[in-house]
Amino acid sequence: MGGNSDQAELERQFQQRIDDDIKIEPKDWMPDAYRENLIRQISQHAHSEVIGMQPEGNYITRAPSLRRKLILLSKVQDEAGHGLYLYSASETLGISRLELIEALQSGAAKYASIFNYPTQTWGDVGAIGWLVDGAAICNQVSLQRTSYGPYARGMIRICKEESFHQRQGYEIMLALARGSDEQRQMAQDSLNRFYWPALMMFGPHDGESAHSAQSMRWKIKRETNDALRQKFIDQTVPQIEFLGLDHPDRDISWNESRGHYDHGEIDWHEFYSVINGNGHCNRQRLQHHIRAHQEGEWVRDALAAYQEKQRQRDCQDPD
Ligand code: FAQ
Repeated sequence: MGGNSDQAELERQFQQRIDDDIKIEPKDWMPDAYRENLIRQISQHAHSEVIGMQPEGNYITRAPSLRRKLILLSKVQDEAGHGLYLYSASETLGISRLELIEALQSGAAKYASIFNYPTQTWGDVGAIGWLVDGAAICNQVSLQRTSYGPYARGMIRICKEESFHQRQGYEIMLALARGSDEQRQMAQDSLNRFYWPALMMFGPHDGESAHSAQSMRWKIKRETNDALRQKFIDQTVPQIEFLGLDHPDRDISWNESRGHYDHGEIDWHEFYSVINGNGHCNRQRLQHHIRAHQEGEWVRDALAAYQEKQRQRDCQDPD
């Protein structure tokens, strides 16, 4: 009985800290479900950043100029860095990197559905920077205020870098949209193919979202899936107009009384099919990750051996 009431009191105090907007730090007491939910979300976010290197990485050797190649290389490297911050944030919750990687490679953990779509043209690299990074920023700006300290601080840095990514993508689209007929067509085609999958990045509708209600109470999430998606839809309309391209959603229309754009419905069948492993590139993405991970084994072994040697030297050193 005493144990139960102690637990209830701890949970009450924990929720009070959340309600008072005091950050939760790694050594603070937290309910098991809060810890598990955070590990789930942060690690899936990390996996998305790392798997997300593959679609654009595919174009590093095919970038149309040295300048474009340098920018793309730097962007893809940034995504690797984001993955590392986020894996580190997950590890502060008591799970090892190895366990996280195993969950990704076995398919137990998800990563953002968008990265299972292929990059077919240079226009796709523009659309990914503009729309995919754009959607990621929309979400991540709100996560800068998430209740878990290491995640919130990681988000601040990540958002700065994602802003550069978004701009470089839009600039590619602008160059194509102002180019030849063929280039304009390439930009339109990329917009058409990436627009709807970008909307899917925000997850299922609020009523269908398994984790949202509890994550909002714990302030792990600060805005709901639908609210963030609407923000992204609203900001994208004038961007498409400025490019002079056609909007892929034929139902898009300004709703004066809502102060937002009304829009068409996402193909949810496609969304669930992709997150359940049946997208164009799901198998290829995981196989590539597994291969790269295996090829990197000697680097990890060498680092571990070096670390062990340093430890032994430190133990022997009388100072
Ligand atoms: N794809 O109950 P909810 C980026 C899953 S970073 C795959 O609503 P939650 C940077 C969800 O995990 C992009 N799975 O879940 C970049 C859950 O499955 P589970 C990643 C999805 O967590 C740019 C189930 O459906 N950003 O792109 C998706 O409350 C360019 C039920 O859903 C983040 O991860 C989806 N789209 O809300 C890199 C941001 N949507 O775990 C390279 C942080 C939902 O029960 C190049 N994460 N699911 O098996 C979040 O804000 C949230 O986790 C949501 C989902 C909003 C993604």
